[in-house]
Amino acid sequence: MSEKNAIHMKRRQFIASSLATAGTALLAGRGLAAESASPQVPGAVPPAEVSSARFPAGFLWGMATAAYQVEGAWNEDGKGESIWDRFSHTVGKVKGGATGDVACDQYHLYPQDVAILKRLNQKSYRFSTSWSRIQPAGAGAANQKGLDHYSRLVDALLEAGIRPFCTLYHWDLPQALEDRGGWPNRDLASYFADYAGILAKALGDRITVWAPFNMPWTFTYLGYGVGSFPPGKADYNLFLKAAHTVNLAQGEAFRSIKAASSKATVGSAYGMAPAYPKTDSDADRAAAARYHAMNNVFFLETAIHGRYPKAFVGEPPYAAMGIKPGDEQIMKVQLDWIGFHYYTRRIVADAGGARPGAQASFGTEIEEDQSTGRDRYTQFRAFMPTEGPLTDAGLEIWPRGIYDLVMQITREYNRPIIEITESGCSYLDTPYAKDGGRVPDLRRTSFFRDELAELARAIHDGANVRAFHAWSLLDNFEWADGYSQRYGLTYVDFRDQRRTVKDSGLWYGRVAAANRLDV
Ligand code: IFM
Repeated sequence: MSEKNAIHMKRRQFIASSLATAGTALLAGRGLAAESASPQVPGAVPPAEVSSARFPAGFLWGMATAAYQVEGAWNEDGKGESIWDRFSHTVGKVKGGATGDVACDQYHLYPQDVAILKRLNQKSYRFSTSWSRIQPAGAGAANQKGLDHYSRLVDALLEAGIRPFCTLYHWDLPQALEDRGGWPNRDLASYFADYAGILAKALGDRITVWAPFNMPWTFTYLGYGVGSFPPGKADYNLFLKAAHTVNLAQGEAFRSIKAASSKATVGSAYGMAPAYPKTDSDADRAAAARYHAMNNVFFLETAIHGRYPKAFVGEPPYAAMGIKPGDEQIMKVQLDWIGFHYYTRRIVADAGGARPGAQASFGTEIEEDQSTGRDRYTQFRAFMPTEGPLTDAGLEIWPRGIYDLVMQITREYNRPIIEITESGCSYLDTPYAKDGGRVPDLRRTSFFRDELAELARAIHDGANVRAFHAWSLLDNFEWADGYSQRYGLTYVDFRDQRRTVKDSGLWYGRVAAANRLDV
């Protein structure tokens, strides 16, 4: 980094950190004075809160993965090509030219992975199924070999006393369906419902917990709105259409899962970040509410109430989204529980008051238009502050965020059953030969310890949280970042597929056994 860049970065961090402090206090309804008692590391949880944290008996400790990120076997046993196969096989799309062709080879090594889960006292494993393994071209007859693989995985989990939690779509659309227009094509809703029905019929005697989509805002926005994910399109109207099809698909899949399996419960796995207004102004508060509507509950409000939340300034672009009369009834379903992830927080400002050039892009927030912020419909600017420490992936650690988010969803949706479907951090620690080959990843343990203390506080304050899934069981293929980030509680040596449970994984295993954090 050049000196000029370093100074710029320092200034940016200082500004971000001042804003973040103000924003947190505002969302929490407290004055800034209350923040001054916070410990040395900004955002860190006081040790007394950690040691007194308790989780309810029967709390479901779990870990998560996704098909494309861990399975490998990209063209085995009749599997068709997915958009991530196509994307990663295209030069220049993924860091280091990495692909998920082999990944962690979980397709073959799943018994080892189930054994790790069991050894770490896990009670829930959230995995996803690959649509193109089940229907190679996204429609038509099921590929029995694909079904057999997941059937064996589910049996192994049940045998180990672990609840199988199945996500049906973690971003790997069959390429053949993308060739028919992808998610902006409304027909995908019924194709998806067929796929969901096939799986629920085949495995619904053993799987009781289903989430149709992982992070629907992320794959529709990054895939069709800005193009950093496959299929690499950058057209806001395509994003709007894709998002609406996914909302229809969620409703249709819900019904076909329920029709195929009487034991099924259906929820979600949304990506969420608590949104704190940049200032106390009405405009910034309204902008933070729009962020929440667009990024957090755009696919939840539709399920629960059959209508879109107020994400837009002015007239909502319903015509551009392709909404038809009667769609409300298709979207509306009574989710049995609400699942969402927490990684980091956002500070949000109204774009109207922004000075040109005042704000850069952070993470997934791509706001190129200086006059409207992210886009002309939502007109906000969202950024990730850097007051707390950053992970190796550059995400701010802010344990308090999970408390605020869980309490917000608890208030807004009448104390639903909540599952935390993902949370985690990337650190690049490796096995250390002088230490017997252990992976001493203290920063990850500290990340989970503080965040879980805040989650325990939310439960204590009335939230009905029944599960927490750490991302991830394994180091794996981190999408466009390839293998350059490591989120696993288990280290994977990608040269020989050797797995080594990291110190954080061993700690998490003790937490799961004890239901407390001071272990
Ligand atoms: O690896 C991803 C996962 O696929 C979705 N949630 C965030 C994780 C870390 O970036």
